[in-house]
Amino acid sequence: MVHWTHEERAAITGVWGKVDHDCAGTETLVRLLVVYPWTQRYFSSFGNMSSVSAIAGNPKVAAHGKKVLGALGKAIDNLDNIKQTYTALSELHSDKLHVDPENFRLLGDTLIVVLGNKLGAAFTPEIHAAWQKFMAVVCAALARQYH
Ligand code: HEG
Repeated sequence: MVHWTHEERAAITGVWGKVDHDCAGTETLVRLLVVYPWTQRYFSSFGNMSSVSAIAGNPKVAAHGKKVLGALGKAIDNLDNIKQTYTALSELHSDKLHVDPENFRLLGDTLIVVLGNKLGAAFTPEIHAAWQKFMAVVCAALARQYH
């Protein structure tokens, strides 16, 4: 099982308590789709992604970004049980959505950029490290049911 120090737990829940999840989720997904445009292929049903402004103004992108952050909230509520928390979600991404798990890592790094932008100097190296670890655990849990 993953071990979390008090400081790591405080860093993860502290940031979560400070940022607007819906807003961070939308910004993260927009940024992912712009910076790594090949990730757009999984969202062919989402409509117009022809430019940065089209992506940023696409309501389906915003709704999905919120959904992803909502799922991260579940991991934060279950820091000692992330694997089991994500069993069904991992199966979905593997069997139904066929998302290459490398993309989870890209999303994690993108979220961390967004959090850094929002928090500025308050996003200290220690807090950054805790979030990097958290997202690595999330990515491993989401990749677990791939076969
Ligand atoms: Mg995934 C659906 C969470 C990364 C592509 N994703 C979902 C859903 C959740 C979720 C909660 C809805 C599941 C449902 O309807 O039951 N996604 C989630 C997390 C992370 C992640 C927590 C990473 C931290 N997803 C991710 C990445 C891609 C992707 C990197 C592709 C680049 N997700 C994806 C697609 C769907 C979901 C295509 C279905 C979207 C739809 O058709 O509405």
